[in-house]
Amino acid sequence: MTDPRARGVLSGDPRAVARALRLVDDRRPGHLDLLKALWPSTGKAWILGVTGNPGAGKSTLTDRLIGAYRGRGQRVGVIAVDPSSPYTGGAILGDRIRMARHALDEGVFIRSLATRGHLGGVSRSTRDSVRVLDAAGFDVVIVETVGVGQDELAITRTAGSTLVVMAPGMGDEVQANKAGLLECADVFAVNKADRDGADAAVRDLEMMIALGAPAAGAWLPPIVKSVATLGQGVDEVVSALDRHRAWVQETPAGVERSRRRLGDEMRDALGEALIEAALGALAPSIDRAVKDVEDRVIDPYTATERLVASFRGADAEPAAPA
Ligand SMILES: Nc1nc2c(ncn2[C@@H]2O[C@H](COP(=O)(O)OP(=O)(O)O)[C@@H](O)[C@H]2O)c(=O)[nH]1
Ligand SMILES: [Mg+2]
Repeated sequence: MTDPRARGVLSGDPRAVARALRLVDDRRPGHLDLLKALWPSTGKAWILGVTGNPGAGKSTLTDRLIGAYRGRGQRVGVIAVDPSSPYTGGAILGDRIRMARHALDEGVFIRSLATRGHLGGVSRSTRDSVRVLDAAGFDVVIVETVGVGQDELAITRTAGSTLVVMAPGMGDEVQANKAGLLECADVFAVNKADRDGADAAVRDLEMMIALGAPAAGAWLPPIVKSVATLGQGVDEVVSALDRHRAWVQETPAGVERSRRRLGDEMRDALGEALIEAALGALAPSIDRAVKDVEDRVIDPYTATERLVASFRGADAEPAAPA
C-alpha cells in the first residue's frame, strides 16, 4: 500500500477518513486512484440502506440502530444523503452525559452528503463514500436517504439490506410512492406505532407484498412496528435485518442478488465511460457526419452505423460515404 491517503483511511484515522470522503464526494483528481487502492480492503462492512418518506422517522430510527449496533461492539458509519438529518450518534436524547460520550465515540462516524443535481450523481458518490467507510473498518455502514425519486431509490441497490420506514396516516404521498419503496424494501418498519393506524398500515403492506406474487426462495420482507422516539421495536428491527443479512450471504438467491447488483453497477459505469470515450474520439467525425446528413449525402441511420463501426475499429475516421 503506497498511497498515503489510502493508508490513513485503512488505519481508521477519522481525519484521513473525512479527507478521503471529501475527495470522493467532490470527485476531485486522484479520487479514483484512492478508490482503486481501497478496493481490496472493502467488502467487510454490512451496508444498510434506510429510506422512506420525509418525516417517517428515518433519522430517529437510525439513531437507535447506531445505539443497538454499538451495544454489540460494532463500529458504525453513517452517510445521511440529507443534510437536515440530526444525529446524536445513538445517544438517548436529553441525556447529556451519554451524548457527550457518543460525540467522542470513535466507533461512530457520521457524515452528511449534499444532494447533487445531476442524475446518477448522488448514488455514485454515495456508493463510493460507503466504500471509504467500509475500508476504514466500520462494521456497519448506514445510508439514510429520502425514498422519493429514482436516484435516491437507486442508492438502496448498493445496500446489502434496505430498511423502509413508513409511518401511518401519511396519506397520498405515501400511496404514490409505495410501489418504488416496496420494490427496494428488505425489511419494513411501520414507525410511529404510537399513533392510530399502525395496524392498518401493517395489513396494507402485507397485502401489497402478497399481491406482488413473490417467487419461491424469494425474500419476504418482514414488517416490524416501532416507536423510534421511545426505542420500541428497535431490537425487532435489528433482528429482522440480521435475518436478511443471513439470507443475502448464505442462500443461493441472496448471493445471486448481490452479484446481479454488482453487474448492474459495472454495466452502468461502463456505459457512461464508453459514451464519453466514443463521443470524445468521434467528435470531428460526428461534425462531418452532421454536415453530410444535412446535405443529404448520407442518411442519419447509415451515418450512425458507420460512426459506431469506426469506433469499434478503434479508428476515429469513419469511411467516406459511398
Ligand atoms: N410519535 C412519534 N414521533 C416520531 C417517531 N419517530 C420519529 N418521530 C418524530 O417524527 C419527526 C421526524 O423524524 P425524523 O427521524 O427526522 O424523520 P425522517 O425525515 O424520516 O428522517 C421528528 O419530530 C421525530 O421526533 C415515533 O415513533 N413516534
Ligand atoms: Mg432524516
